[in-house]
Amino acid sequence: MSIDDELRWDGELTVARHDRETGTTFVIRIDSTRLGPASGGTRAAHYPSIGHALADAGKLAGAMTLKMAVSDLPMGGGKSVIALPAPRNRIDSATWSRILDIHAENIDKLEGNYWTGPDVNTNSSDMDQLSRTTKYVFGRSVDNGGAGSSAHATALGVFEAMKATARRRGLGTLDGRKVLVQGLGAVGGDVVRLAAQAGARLLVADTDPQRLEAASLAGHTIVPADEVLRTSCDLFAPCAMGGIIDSAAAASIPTLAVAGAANNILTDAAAGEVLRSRGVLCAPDFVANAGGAFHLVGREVLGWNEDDVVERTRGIGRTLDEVYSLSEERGITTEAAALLLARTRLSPASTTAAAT
Ligand code: NAD
Ligand code: PPY
Repeated sequence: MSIDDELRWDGELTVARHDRETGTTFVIRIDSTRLGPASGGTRAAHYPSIGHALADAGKLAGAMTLKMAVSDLPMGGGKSVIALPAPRNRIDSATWSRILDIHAENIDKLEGNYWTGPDVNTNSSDMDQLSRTTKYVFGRSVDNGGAGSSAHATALGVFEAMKATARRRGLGTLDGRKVLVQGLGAVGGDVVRLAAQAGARLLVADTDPQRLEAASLAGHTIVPADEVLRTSCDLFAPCAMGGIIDSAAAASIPTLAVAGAANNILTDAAAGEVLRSRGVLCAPDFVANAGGAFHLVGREVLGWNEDDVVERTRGIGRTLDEVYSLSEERGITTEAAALLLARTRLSPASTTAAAT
């Protein structure tokens, strides 16, 4: 993943900055402002190279464009990646604070063309700190006037996606079904709770022993993190990281359906084709995980209350039904069908696009 290759990208803008003192590289990528200012969270991680950070930011920004379009939200797609000099848990608080201040300066220079929010390794209190330097921030803590964490809304949307996907795959309700959740974090932990309430039998995996212990005490079955793709289940819910299903995994994963929170679950279109050929029904992630965007954009831009967010998030099941019908009619993957829906709204002829 060379920087040269990664800069050959079809999005609107790449912004990069390096801070020598902390050894951190900052990337902001704006994929599209066609429907409104670009928006998407800030991810902090230790990447093997700057090329990997650029690639991740570009793919995540593209997914945000599709998420906003398919969800009928008046925003474009963007994402920030903070390429840390070490894993997040090895960064001390003074260093982290400097990193956030520099990131906020970068966002502010974009003058509202990009709005950030929380993503992996950033939270509402980080958004509070960013907001001391720039106003282009969603998801500040509630005490600080923001909408707070989007994780509950994301989890509710994923749960709706799981139900719609199980139903369409001929599994009926989740009651008694074997559901494997990978990642018991802010979203996955809530997905487990909702699925358990619906009567599912939960298999769970995480790399964090404390999270596994809590899940075990709640009566769920623990699956070793490196056994996930070999564990038989009715529905697999990836709620940890993206890029989990490539063509090889798609050819062998012992499940009937996939619906989860992670962005970019499939490595490429070919993996979607393999799943389709095996009859594994896969909920496109940019449809399934849009609950967080409904929460952040709905509450902070559109003036929605909590009930509005819940109602729109529950609608994710209906959007997926539309996606699945289109996929059946056209004989295309569910990912391709969702792309068609999103691109209809993104096309220049669409009259629903916000004037920006
Ligand atoms: P989180 O950091 O709170 O949780 C992630 C969990 O995954 C952690 O418990 C971590 O230990 C675990 N994990 C990491 N690597 C793992 C592995 N190899 N195997 C098993 N478990 C592993 O993150 P989150 O906010 O719950 O988000 C989860 C996913 O959903 C992310 O990919 C994120 O981009 C996506 N997402 C989140 C939101 C949101 O509102 N938070 C919205 C849209 C998409
Ligand atoms: C995501 O949904 O993947 C995010 O990054 C969260 C988000 C959603 C909408 C605006 C900003 C951040």
